[in-house]
Amino acid sequence: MKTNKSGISRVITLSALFILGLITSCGKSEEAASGDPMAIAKARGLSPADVERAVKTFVPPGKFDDYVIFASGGHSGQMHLIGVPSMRILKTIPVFSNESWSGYGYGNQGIEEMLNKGSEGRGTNLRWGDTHHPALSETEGDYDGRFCYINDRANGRIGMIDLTDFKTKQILAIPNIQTSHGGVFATPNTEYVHISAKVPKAYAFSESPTGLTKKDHLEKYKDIYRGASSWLKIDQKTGRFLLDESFQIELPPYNQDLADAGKEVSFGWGFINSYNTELATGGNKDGGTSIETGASKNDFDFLHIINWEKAAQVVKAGKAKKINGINVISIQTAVAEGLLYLAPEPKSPHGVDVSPDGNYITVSGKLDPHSTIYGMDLIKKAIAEKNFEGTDAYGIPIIRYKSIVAGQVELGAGPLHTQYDDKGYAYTSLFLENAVVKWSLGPPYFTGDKAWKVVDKISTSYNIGHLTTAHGDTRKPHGKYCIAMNKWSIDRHPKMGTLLPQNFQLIDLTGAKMQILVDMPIGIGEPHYAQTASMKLFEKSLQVYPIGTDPMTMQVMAGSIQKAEDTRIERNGNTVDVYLSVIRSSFTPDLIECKRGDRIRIHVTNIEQTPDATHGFAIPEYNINLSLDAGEAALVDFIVSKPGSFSMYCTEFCSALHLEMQGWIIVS
Ligand code: K7E
Ligand code: CUA
Repeated sequence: MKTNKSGISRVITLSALFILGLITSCGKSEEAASGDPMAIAKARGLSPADVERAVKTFVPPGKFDDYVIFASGGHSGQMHLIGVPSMRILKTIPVFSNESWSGYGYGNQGIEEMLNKGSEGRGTNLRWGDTHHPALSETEGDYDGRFCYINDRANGRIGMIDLTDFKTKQILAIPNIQTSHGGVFATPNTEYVHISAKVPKAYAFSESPTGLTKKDHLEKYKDIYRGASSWLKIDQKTGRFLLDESFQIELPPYNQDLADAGKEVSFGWGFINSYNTELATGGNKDGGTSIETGASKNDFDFLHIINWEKAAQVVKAGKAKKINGINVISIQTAVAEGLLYLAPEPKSPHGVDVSPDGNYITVSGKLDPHSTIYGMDLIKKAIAEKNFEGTDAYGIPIIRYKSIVAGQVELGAGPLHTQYDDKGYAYTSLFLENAVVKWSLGPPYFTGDKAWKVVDKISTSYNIGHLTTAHGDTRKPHGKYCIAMNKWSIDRHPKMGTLLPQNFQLIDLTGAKMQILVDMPIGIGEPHYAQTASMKLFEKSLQVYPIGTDPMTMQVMAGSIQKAEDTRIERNGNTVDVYLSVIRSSFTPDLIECKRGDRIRIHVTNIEQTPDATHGFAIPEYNINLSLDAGEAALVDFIVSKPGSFSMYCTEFCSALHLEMQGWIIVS
């Protein structure tokens, strides 16, 4: 779509044409209707509103979408890219889980090493994750199209996707946490990427005695469990995490929930929600309280307010302690240095989302129909005046609630997450009510009785969780579209067995009333959150690697093929090195001979320089399956444990002679 105006006038014209079509096509046969859009619409039973929806979302063959959604894939461990407004899936990017289409986790040494390194301290080599909250890198508070980060909620990890080639390049198993939820967000210039623990961890920062008993868990929970807020320093060139320059802040054993970064007036600050400040431990049969009831007892939980700029200085001044490879600021130090505060927030909050101007911090909780909006100006003032209502059990000052609330809006049942547009409106998902509610922010956006008002509400399908608007959590939101990410899709899509897809709904924000344009079944994971970015950011995305490139380093790989003479087989004792080229439509060499027990290292290079000329490299029975894009090099390294002949082949249907693209590994 070009501009809204021409789009709308087109729709009006089309609707008029539709009605005209209804009149003129009366009595015509169906064959005669072909070619006449209005008659086709009528024959398909489409209403004028449907035609409007179709026109607003149709992207003609060969034309591109305006936006791309970076959606987490939940426990599929992946990330999905979806075009807007067409709602077509563009690509799946594996992060934590093996994925065979892109040859991820099946013998490509570079990928194996990254996945193994990303399991450090986790007891086993993890091959799955629960992708939750993606964060695009930012410059001056807006998406810059360089990198994308996403956390593994299950295992307390975070992955980095390089948006040069849209591939995962690093997985960091974050020390001292076991699970993660708060974040991922990037600070306004991607100085840091933040993630906090979800469930507190026993002995997170100290040596754990062996044999933690049920009794310990129930009785000493307050003392031995801890949460953490992790600020991971980013290498601006490569996007990678620099653990040495990163730091963590020790937090009480509340369940830290969602988090967001400050910007503009709140630049340098971060905000993390929490629930279960009651410290319910579970164990309802052992004298404890079930977490379900225990965690909703209090009327208030705590918003953690953290000054990361100050924290970085505290680390620099040597006041942090390295624990398991990361600098840790203790609660005591954080309090003494004035970088950690709490603010009461009504009943079991969930989402926290900072407005485009950075002043409003919107907190919403499942059990309170209101959103509470804190003002950063008020928070700064309260801190300066030490306007506290005491401390929590860990000595952290609690800012006086009344002094920092800028507004409170009754939104409906179960408000969760909030996104923003370019006109001063906020959009909040209502989990229990199954709706998106649009409301106005306070000054400078709206003043007097125009401020803090619900202006529109639209029903979504069952149980909306997150929602995403275009650039909706940046300094410069675009408005235009909102995508509701609904958990259930019963009755929305054809019956296809017991495991149902989730349901995304594209909502048009350009009119006076919100309008649902498309339902999109998403049957490839349980997506949680997404960020929607302009497609323009990715126009220069890499199409072909220089020959021999290792995507992990973006350097030419040692042992890659540069010219035909490089292809060869070398034996050194029990090690066989094969330098193999891949090009339409052959492997060279295509016959590899070795002995049972040999270690075989195949240095594979796709020597194509044509975009889209991807080849596969699969070896049956050995669980080996690589995918090599044009120019890409990779290493396969394994022991041939089984005698026989194994027909390696290319998995991509790459040319007329694709089927001929095969060879043999003969193991004597
Ligand atoms: Cu609300 Cu884990 Cu982001 Cu899901 S969280 S909805
Ligand atoms: Cu290369 Cu098929």
